[in-house]
Amino acid sequence: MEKYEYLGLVGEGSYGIVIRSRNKENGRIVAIKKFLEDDDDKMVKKIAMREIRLLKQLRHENLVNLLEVWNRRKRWYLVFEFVDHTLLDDLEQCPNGLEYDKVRRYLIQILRGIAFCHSHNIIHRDIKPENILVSRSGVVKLCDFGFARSLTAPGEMYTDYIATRWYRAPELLVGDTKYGKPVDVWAVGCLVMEMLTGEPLFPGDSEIDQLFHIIRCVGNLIPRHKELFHKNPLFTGLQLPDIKRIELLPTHYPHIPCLVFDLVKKCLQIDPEKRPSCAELLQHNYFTADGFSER
Ligand code: 38R
Repeated sequence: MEKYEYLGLVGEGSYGIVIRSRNKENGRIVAIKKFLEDDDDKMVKKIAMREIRLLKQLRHENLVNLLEVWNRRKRWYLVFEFVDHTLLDDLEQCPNGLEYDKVRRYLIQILRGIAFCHSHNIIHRDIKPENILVSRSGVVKLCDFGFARSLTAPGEMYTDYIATRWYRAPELLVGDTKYGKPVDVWAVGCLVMEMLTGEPLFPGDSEIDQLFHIIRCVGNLIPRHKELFHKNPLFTGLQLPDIKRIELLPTHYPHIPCLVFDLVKKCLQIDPEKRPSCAELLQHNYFTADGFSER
C-alpha cells in the first residue's frame, strides 16, 4: 500500500472509490479500487475471493487487467492497470454522437470482450459507458465484469440492484430470475444507439418508465414477461401499454446506416431467446462486409 502514491480520485460509486496512483517502485500508473468496509460478513469475503480468482483468470486484451489485491482493515483493495478514459468521457465530449468509424472500432472490441466472458459463463449485467475504458491508442477494455453483482448480492434484494437502469433488459426489469447472457446483448444495443446519437436510447426515470420506453420503442413484452410483470409487487396497480406500432424505425434515424441499424435491432429483440450471441454479432455484415474485422 505504501508503495503507491496518490494521484487523484477518478470515480466514486456504491462500491467505494477509484483512485489513480503511481507505483513508486516502477513508476507504473494504476487505478486502485477501494471497496467500502465489509462488516465482518463472511459471505462477502467468500464471494469477493471467488470473484477475484475469477478476474485473475479472465485475461483478455479487451478486459481491464487486475494486477494485485489486498485486504486491510476489513477493506478490499483491487489494483488495476490504468486506462486513459471511459466511453462516458467520450460521449460527454461528443454530444451529437461519435464518428461512425469510431463506433465500429469500439463496438467490435466491446463484443470481443463480452464474448470472451460469455465463453467462460460470466455475465456482466452492467454494461454502460462508465464501465467501458478506452486507451489513448483506442484499445477498449471492459471493467467491473460480473463483480459488482456478486459482491453486493448477499443480503441485498434483487430488486434494489443498483446498476444503471437505462441499459437493463426487459427480463431484468420484470424480475425474471432466469436471465442470462442476452442481458448483455440488450445493453450493447442500447449502447450502440447512444454512441451513434449521443443520447441514451431509453432514459427511464423509474423502473416502470424504463419499461414504457422499451415497449413504446420495440413492442409488447412476451407473455412470460407480462405474467411476471403482473405478479411483481413493484408494479401493483400499474398497467402496461398495448403497442400496435413499434417506433424503432430507420425513418426516425435517417442518418444511421442500415447495416448498424440492423445489428441494433437484433440486439434489442424483446424476447431474449431471439437475441444473437456476441459471437454471432461479431459475424454480422457490419463487421465483415468490407473486411473490417480482419484489419
Ligand atoms: C479511468 C479513467 C477515467 N475515469 N476510470 C477499472 C479500473 C480502471 C479505471 N482502470 N483504468 C481506469 N481509468 C476499477 C475512470 N473512471 C471509472 C471507471 C470505472 C470509475 C469507475 C469505474 C467502475 C475498474 C468501476 C478501476 N469499478
